[in-house]
Amino acid sequence: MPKLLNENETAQFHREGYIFPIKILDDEQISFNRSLLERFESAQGKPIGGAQRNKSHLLFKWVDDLMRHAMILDAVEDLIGPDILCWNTLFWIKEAGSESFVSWHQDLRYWGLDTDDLVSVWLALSPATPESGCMRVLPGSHRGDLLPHKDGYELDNLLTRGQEIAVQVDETKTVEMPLQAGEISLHNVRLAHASGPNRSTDRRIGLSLHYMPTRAKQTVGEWDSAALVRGKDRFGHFSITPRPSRDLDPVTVSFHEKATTAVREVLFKDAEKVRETL
Ligand SMILES: O=C(O)CCC(=O)C(=O)O
Repeated sequence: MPKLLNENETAQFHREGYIFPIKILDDEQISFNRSLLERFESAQGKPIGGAQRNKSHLLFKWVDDLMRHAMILDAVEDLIGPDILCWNTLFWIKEAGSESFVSWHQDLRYWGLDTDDLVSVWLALSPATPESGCMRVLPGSHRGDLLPHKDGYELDNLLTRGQEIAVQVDETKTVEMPLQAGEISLHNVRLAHASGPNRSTDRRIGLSLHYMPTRAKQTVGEWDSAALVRGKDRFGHFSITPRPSRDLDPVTVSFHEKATTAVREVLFKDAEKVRETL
């Protein structure tokens, strides 16, 4: 018995590699979460960046709570089953009027994970529209071999290595995934996706959450971590991340450093350059 998705949605996810939009947060919850992010940014005097963008559930209790949101997990369970790890929680912020973009890429090419059942949930904490640079996807591209990629290292590219699919993506076949604040999209981690600059007057704030079955393994890094968000872990392939008792809990902040260092080593494996700013 499905928990949240109907038959058409599940079939579309498997056939096309994505579904959207699903409303998760109401207006009060959106402004609550956004204000916690922006209060932290005001206190540190700059936008969240660098390692803070990754595994942010170890820094902020409110991100840990979002990662365990029952509706999100119900949708994910309908796609990959009841025993679920969250590998990463990652902020994607494009400031108002900024040139920040994301080149066409397939995440599985870089993450060292051995599963095709990895689901990326992208939660909008502000409107993600064509104007503000919402995600675009190439339907069906999650099937077949991973495409070759090259590294571009452009400064405005939000991707670690500025990685980009090295063959021409037929733009006429791509689909935009606009979201209102509080909505999510879900895509398969093999799906080719990208996004353009933010021409709007508001920040485009997205939080992506990467869910996988507990049987998944890290094949590049020697050590890696993930949060057990639902069900049982009968495999023990990942160190289970501790839960913060409050924002910037010293125990989880210290774990965050180890966990994000391990992720960086995987993401930059065999890279020509390592960027310090991401
Ligand atoms: O936020 C974006 O525009 C791109 C996000 C992305 O690449 C991802 O969630 O995998």
